[in-house]
Amino acid sequence: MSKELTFSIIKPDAVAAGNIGSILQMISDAGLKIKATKMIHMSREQAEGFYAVHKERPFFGELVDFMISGPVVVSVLEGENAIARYRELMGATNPEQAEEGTIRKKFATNIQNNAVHGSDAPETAAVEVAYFFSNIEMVG
Ligand code: IDP
Repeated sequence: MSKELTFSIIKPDAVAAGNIGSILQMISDAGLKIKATKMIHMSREQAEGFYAVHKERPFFGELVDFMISGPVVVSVLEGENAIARYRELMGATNPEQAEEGTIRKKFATNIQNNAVHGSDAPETAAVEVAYFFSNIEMVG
């Protein structure tokens, strides 16, 4: 039984709507441990680098504009099977398809302004954690 790390962002829509506390509570209630967390306001360069895999997608420019429209809360979560468990808690990308009880069902506005990000695989989780956190910040 090995622990896994995943990377989470509470996106600008959810921060602006005052949902940081509720989302962190849902994460905690789901049994995922918060190893590190901080509020940041991403620069355009940071957001473009973070979403580089999507740079050919038609929504890339708008996605970057959205992600730098206000502060976000970035976190490192730990638990067994944390990547899949957090994706399940987040719900589908499009909130219209998200299941009851998921973060996106509760707090997302639309397919872009969808409250949270979570890593989709161990390789991306490692890159995303290192993109925003140094080892010294992983205190939990
Ligand atoms: P995910 O966040 O559920 O993993 P991805 O397909 O990796 O979904 O897309 C990354 C982010 O890009 C989404 O969370 C959402 O904010 C945005 N996005 C995805 N698809 C669309 C779209 O069709 N229109 C606008 N924004 C989109």
